[in-house]
Amino acid sequence: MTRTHFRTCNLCEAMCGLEITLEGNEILSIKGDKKDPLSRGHICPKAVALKDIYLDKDRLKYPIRKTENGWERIEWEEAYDLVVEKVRETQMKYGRDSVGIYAGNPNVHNFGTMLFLPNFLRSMRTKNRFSATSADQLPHHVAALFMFGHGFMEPIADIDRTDFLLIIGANPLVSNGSMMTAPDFGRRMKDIQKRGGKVVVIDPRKTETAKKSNEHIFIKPGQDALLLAAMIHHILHNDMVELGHLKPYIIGLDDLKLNIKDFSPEKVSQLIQIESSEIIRLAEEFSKAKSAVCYSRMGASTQEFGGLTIWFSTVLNIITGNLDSEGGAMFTLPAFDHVGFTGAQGKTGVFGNRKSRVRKLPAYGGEFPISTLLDELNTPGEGQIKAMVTVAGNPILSAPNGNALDLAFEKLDFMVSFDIYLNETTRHADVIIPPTTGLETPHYDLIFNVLAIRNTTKYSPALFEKTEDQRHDWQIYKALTARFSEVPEDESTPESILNFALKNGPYANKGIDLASLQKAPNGIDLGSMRPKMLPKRLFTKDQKIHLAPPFFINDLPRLKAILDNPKKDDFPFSLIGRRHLRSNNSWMHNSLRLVKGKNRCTLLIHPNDAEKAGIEDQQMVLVSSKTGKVKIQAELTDTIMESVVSIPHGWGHSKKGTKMKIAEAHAGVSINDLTDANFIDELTGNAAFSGVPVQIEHI
Ligand SMILES: Nc1nc2c(c(=O)[nH]1)N[C@H]1C(S)=C(S)[C@@H](COP(=O)(O)OP(=O)(O)OC[C@H]3O[C@@H](n4cnc5c(=O)[nH]c(N)nc54)[C@H](O)[C@@H]3O)O[C@H]1N2
Ligand SMILES: Nc1nc2c(c(=O)[nH]1)N[C@H]1C(S)=C(S)[C@@H](COP(=O)(O)OP(=O)(O)OC[C@H]3O[C@@H](n4cnc5c(=O)[nH]c(N)nc54)[C@H](O)[C@@H]3O)O[C@H]1N2
Ligand code: SF4
Ligand SMILES: [Mo]
Repeated sequence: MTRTHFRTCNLCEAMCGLEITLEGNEILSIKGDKKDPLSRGHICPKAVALKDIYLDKDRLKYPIRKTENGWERIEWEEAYDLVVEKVRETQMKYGRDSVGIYAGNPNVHNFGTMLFLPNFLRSMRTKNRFSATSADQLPHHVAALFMFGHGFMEPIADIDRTDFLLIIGANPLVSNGSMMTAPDFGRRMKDIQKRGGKVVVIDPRKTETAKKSNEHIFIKPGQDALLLAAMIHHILHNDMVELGHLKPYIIGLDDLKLNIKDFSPEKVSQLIQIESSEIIRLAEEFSKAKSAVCYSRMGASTQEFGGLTIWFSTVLNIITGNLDSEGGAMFTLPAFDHVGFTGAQGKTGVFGNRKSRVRKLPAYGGEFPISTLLDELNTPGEGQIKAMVTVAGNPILSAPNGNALDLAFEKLDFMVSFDIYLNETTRHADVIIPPTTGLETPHYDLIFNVLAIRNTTKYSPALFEKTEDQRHDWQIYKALTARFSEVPEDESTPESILNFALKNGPYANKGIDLASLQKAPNGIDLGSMRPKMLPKRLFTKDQKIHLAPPFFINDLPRLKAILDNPKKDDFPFSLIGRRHLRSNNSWMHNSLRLVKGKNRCTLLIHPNDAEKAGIEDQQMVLVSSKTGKVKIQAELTDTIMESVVSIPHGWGHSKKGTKMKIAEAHAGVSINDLTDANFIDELTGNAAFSGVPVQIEHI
C-alpha cells in the first residue's frame, strides 16, 4: 500500500511544498506539491536528495568522540557531560570568552533549533559568538534596524504584482530567492513579463536569471553602491521624488539630497563603465513604472560596500513610492509573528554595542563578524578563543581564509560540533553530536515565512520516526541548557511554543493554531503581502522611517574616495562566486545524484582574457590571491565580464580525515582559500566575497 506525505522542504529558503509517496518506509518519489499555496508544485533537484541524506551511510546518528584509536561511539549522557566539563574547564582556565561559537546556515531552516538553540548558546555565557550571517545578509539587518527600527523588518519584493523588478547581485532562478522566499521564481518572473512588466539584472555575470530577463547590465564587482547613488541622485535632483502614503512618516530626505550631491550619473559613469544616459534611463524607468522594486542580495551585500548598497536599494524603493505598497517592497505578516513578538518586547536587534577584541569590529545581535574569528583564535591574550563550538556550520569552507581557520582549529584545546557529518570543519572536533535532520524532523518555517513573498502557513510532521538512539536538535540543546544553567528542563516542545505563538498571532481570530495546521497538510494561504503595514509596524522610537541614518551617511566619504581615487590592484582579475542548482552551500555534495556529471567547480573566465593569458578551455590554471592559491579547471565563457572570474563556493572536500565518500570523490577546491578575512564591508563588518583581487596563470 502506498501512502503520501506532505511537507515543506527545509533545504533552501524557498519553502517548497513536497509530496512524498512511500511504500512502507521506502520512498518511491518526491514531487512538488501542487496544492502548496506558495510553491504551487515547484521543486528543484535538491528536494529528491532529502532521501539521500536520510539514507546516507556517512551521516552521523549518535555522538562520537575522537580517541587515539580513531572515532568511537559514546552515549548521549556521556557526550553531554563531556561538553559541559570541557567548556567549563576552558572557561575556568582562560575566562568565559575563551569559548567561541559558530552557528551555520541549516540552523535557520530548523524549527526545533530556532526555538531551543539560542538559550543553549547563551547558557555558555561567552561573548565570542559568530555565525554565517556576517558572511551573508548582515547589511540587510543593519539597514532594517536603522531605517525601520527592527533588524528583521525586511522589505520583501512583491514580485507577484510588480511591474518592474530590478535585481542587483542575485540569481534567484538558481537560488530560488534569498531574503525573498520565492519558490518557482522562473514562472513568477515570466508572469511579470507576460503582464507587460520588465526585469532588469545588474550582475558581473550574465546569469541564468539575467538570460531570461528583459535586460542585463554588466557591472564590476563592488560598484553597485555607485550606480544606485547615481540613480538616487537623478531622482532627487530632478524633482522626481514620490513618497506616497508614507510621506508624513519619512525623515531625512534633505540630508540624503545634500549628501548624495557628489554622486551624479555623470560623475560615476566613467568609473562604473555605464553611460550616464543609461543610468538616467534606468532611474526614470524605475520611477515611472506603475510599481517597481529594487531587490539586492548576496552579490550586493557580500562586498566592500555591502551596507551602502543595501541601504540605497531600500532608499530607491522609498523615494519612488514603492515601499509598503503593492508591487513594491512590502512587509509580511506571518502567522508566527516573530517580528511582532520581539518588537513588542523591545528585542529589535542591537548593532555595535560591543566591539571584537582584536580588530574592534562591531557586533550585531550579539555576534561578531565571522571575518574576525581567525584573529580571535590566533591572537594571544585575555579572551583568546581556546575552545570552539560549531553548530550546523562548515566555516573551513564557508568563511574567508578557510585554510588559515583550518590551521587555527587544529590548535584548539577543545572543540564540539553539532553536525550530521564528519566534514572539513567537524574533523577538528573532539566530540560530534548529531541531531536528527530533514525527513526525521517536524517542520515549521519560523524565519522564511517572515521573508516570503506571500503569507502562508504550514506545519509538517516528521515523516520518519527517529530511532531510540537518536535525539532531536531541540532535545539536545535543551538538555545542555539545563546542565549549563543548572535549571531543570521545563515541559516545552517546539510544538507547544508554536501553538502558543499561533494562538497569540495575527491570524488567531481566523482559527489558526497547531490543530488547524495539522488538518491542512498542504498549508494554508493567508493572502498576498498587505499594503499600509506602516507606520503601525515601525519600531523606531519616533515611529518614523529613517531615510538617511547618520550611520550610512557617514560611510559615504569611503565611497567618494574610490570615485576620486579608483583603486589600482596588483592583481589583474576580480573574483566572484556563483551558485548551482544542485549544490547547497558546502554540505550536499555527498549525494551522488547531485554531484554526478560534468565538473561544476570551475573557474569561469572570458575568452579574451583567456587568450591573453594563453589559457584554453578545460585547462588547469593556478589562481592566486593575497591569501592563497588554488588549482582549478578553466571554463571559457563570454557570460562573464572581462577581467572578472568566478569560482563557486562550498567545494574543497579533499581534507584528510573526513567521512563523506562521495563528496571526497568530487572534491573541487575552496574559493575561500582565496578570499581574504581582511577584505570586509568596513561599515557593517560583513565579509566581502565579491571582488577579491586575484591573478591567473596557466600551469
Ligand atoms: N566565498 C563565498 N563564501 C560563502 C558564500 C559565498 O557565496 N561565497 N556564501 C555564504 C553564505 S550565503 C552562507 S549562508 C554560508 C554558509 O556557511 P555555513 O553554514 O558555515 O556552511 P554550510 O555549507 O551551510 O554548512 C552547513 C553545516 O551544517 C551541517 N548540517 C546540515 N544539516 C544539519 C542539521 O540538520 N543539523 C545540524 N546540526 N547540522 C546540519 C552540514 O553537515 C554542514 O557541516 O557560506 C557563506 N560563504
Ligand atoms: N541552488 C542553491 N540555492 C541556494 C543556495 C545554494 O548554495 N545553492 N544557497 C542559499 C543561500 S545560503 C543563500 S544566502 C542564497 C543566495 O542567493 P542569491 O543572492 O541569489 O545568491 P547567488 O546565486 O550567489 O547570486 C549572487 C549574484 O551576485 C553576482 N555578483 C557577485 N558580485 C557582485 C557585485 O559586486 N555586484 C553585483 N551586482 N552582482 C554581483 C553573482 O554573479 C551572482 O549572480 O541562495 C540560497 N539558495
Ligand atoms: S528550491 Fe529549495 S526549498 Fe525548493 S525544493 Fe529546491 S531546495 Fe527545496
Ligand atoms: Mo546564505
